[in-house]
Amino acid sequence: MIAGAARLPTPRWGTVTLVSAPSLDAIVSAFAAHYGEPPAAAFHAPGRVNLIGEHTDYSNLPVLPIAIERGITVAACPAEGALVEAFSSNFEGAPALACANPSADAAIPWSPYLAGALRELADLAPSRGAKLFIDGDLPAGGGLSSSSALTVGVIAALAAAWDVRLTPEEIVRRAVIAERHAGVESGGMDQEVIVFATAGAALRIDFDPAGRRLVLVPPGLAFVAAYSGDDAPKAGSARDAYNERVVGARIATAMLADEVGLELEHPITLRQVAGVDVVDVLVDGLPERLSATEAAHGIDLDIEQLVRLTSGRFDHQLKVPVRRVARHILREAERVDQAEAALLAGDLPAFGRLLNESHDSLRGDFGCSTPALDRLCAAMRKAGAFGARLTGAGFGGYALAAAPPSAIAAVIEAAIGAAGGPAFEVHASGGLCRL
Ligand code: NG1
Repeated sequence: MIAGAARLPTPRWGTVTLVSAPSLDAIVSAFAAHYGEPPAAAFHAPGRVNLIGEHTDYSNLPVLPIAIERGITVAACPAEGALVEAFSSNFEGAPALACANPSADAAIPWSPYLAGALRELADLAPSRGAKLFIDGDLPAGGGLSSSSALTVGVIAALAAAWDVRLTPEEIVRRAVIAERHAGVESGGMDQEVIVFATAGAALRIDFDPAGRRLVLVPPGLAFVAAYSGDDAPKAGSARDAYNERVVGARIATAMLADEVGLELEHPITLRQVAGVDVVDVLVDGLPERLSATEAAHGIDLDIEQLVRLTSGRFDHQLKVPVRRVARHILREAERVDQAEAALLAGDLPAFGRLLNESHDSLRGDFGCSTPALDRLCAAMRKAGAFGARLTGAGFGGYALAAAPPSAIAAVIEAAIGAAGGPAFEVHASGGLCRL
């Protein structure tokens, strides 16, 4: 973050924080001090906390996230030549990528997101140069969507600097693919809420058929985001564990469809079998783990359709979790409907119970919690939260607590006591905006 700049206030433990937009003056000064000219455009892309609907998006099943006041700001101006240079007050390194053939710099962990964004803009602005500055207050690597905020912000700022008109839907679509190039075969939740969120409301997102609706955060409900102390490295083990489960969900879909004689459409997603009669019973009959080769052999399906990942090859022989992954995803989708209904009815204890059930399912079935996340959630519940669960991909990172405003200070204190912090209140905030 820019030293001494009037920026988003850092939330203080145990207090309700009023939020403001990042200061454009501070961004412009930092940009001009580095490049000797002002930016042509600057965008603020928020982080997000997913309330419920975890690991459902890549199965085209619904999610219910909020955008938060913390985020990433990207400022850009066009440049002569075909090089895109970037520097950041948050992230180490200063990548310089050739626009025509952007390849990430292995020594700079955030450069794959820049490279992915450039690839997804190549058809609109081939061989253009640009200068970028990235600032923000969103913790990286923990399930608050820093990678998507960065990717969305870079795409929006570059398009504006190059005078390329992109609709918000186009920004989302290109940002999703850009991020898949960076390695994780993710769904579209993060990019969609980052672009379309509205202050004071959660965003219910459906993917098939596509739809969005606001769900107001009722009075008496406040949120805390708390770090577990375990990093969830998107470039390493967490990415592999995530992609294995994406393939596991596809294998489960193909086997269930085969069992009931349903013709599959592409891409293969659990959404296609979610409404099948007695699907719960059928899921319980699936194998615990299976490789794509074994599955494709058993049901006469093109193996490439099961394992094809934007980011590259997937080991066909690797046994991936199938039964429990499918069970979690299908039940989690039902919990999204129930949680939305609970919010509409103002039934906050019921909403909290659903968060707890979601966490139990992510731990027991999906297998993406950690002992530190479990301890953190237990501590926040004990301190008065309606409910608490890991948020985002898991395998480490952040947890969310939903609590009455009167319990927020105690929940934050308990979170810091259990995991060391940071822990801070977050508010349902607005989406991508031009500064
Ligand atoms: P994180 O890693 O928390 O930003 C990831 C995916 C989402 C979704 C969640 C799990 C990316 C960019 N995002 O979020 O699409 O699948 O995990 O619900 O990988």
